[in-house]
Amino acid sequence: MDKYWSMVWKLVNQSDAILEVVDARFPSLCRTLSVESAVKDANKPLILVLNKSDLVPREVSTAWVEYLRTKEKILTVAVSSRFRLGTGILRRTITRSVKGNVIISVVGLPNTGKSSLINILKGRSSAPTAPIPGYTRALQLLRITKRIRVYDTPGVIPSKISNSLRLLLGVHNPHKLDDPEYDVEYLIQASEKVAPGAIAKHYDLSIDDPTLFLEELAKKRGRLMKGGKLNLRQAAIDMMTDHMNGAITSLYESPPSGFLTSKSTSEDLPSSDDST
Ligand SMILES: Nc1nc2c(ncn2[C@@H]2O[C@H](COP(=O)(O)OP(=O)(O)OP(=O)(O)O)[C@@H](O)[C@H]2O)c(=O)[nH]1
Ligand SMILES: [Mg+2]
Repeated sequence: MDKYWSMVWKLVNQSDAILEVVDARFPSLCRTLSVESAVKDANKPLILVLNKSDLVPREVSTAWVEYLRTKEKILTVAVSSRFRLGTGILRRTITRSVKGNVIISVVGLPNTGKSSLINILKGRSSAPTAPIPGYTRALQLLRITKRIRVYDTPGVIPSKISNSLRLLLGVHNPHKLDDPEYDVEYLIQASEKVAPGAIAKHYDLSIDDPTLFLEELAKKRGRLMKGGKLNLRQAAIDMMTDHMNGAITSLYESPPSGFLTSKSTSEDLPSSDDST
């Protein structure tokens, strides 16, 4: 058993419930089904949290919640840790799922906002967060209420995740990539599979030839090196940073057909909660 799996098993067995945090832009791509089945086998409650829901239209996150709840039978809540949305519903979902003094593990791919979510639930900053993925290094046990403690886990990527998926999920710090121009090609390819046309629409540029795309983007952004040569590396970093910040607004996984228009109850809608 590798380090990743021994941590998963330890967490699942030591916890009374698991919160799986996914990026609301890519709910199905972010899910770690092997972890979910370990939770199911251990007969522990699983709550799926679609975080960063501020980065998708409200009807999109609502449709995903509806789909995951009704078709996949998973307790799902959409939240935005950044804007403190949906946290009241999440708190209620937790307290309905587990009684007494409990420990909850917060798991999920790097940079999905696990530490930010814990900070919001806790009401004051205690789980360090950072824009740089892979920031939480060690397991931390934090108290969020009198009777609820949570494990904040380091983002550990299952090894089978492809490079393009890592790029799509913003797992890499663009400034630390050896060759961001090369990686942008993977990001474009992956984006085209998830949300065809989203990048071209955002930049109003053709993406058919990634090098030409970077040249045009460098021109638009005034990214020039000494001597006036276009700085394609910086253009690539810009594009990846835009993506990590959610600036490419239509780059998200569409909910399964039929759910986007379906009616939702007010419980499904993230709402402001300042009762922390
Ligand atoms: N737009 C938006 N950004 C968020 C939200 N939650 C977290 N972030 C940002 O996402 C980045 C990562 O947040 P963290 O809370 O450190 O993520 P993490 O899952 O703990 O990351 P690791 O510890 O590296 O696994 C930071 O730049 C946060 O500001 C959210 O709800 N909306
Ligand atoms: Mg963290």
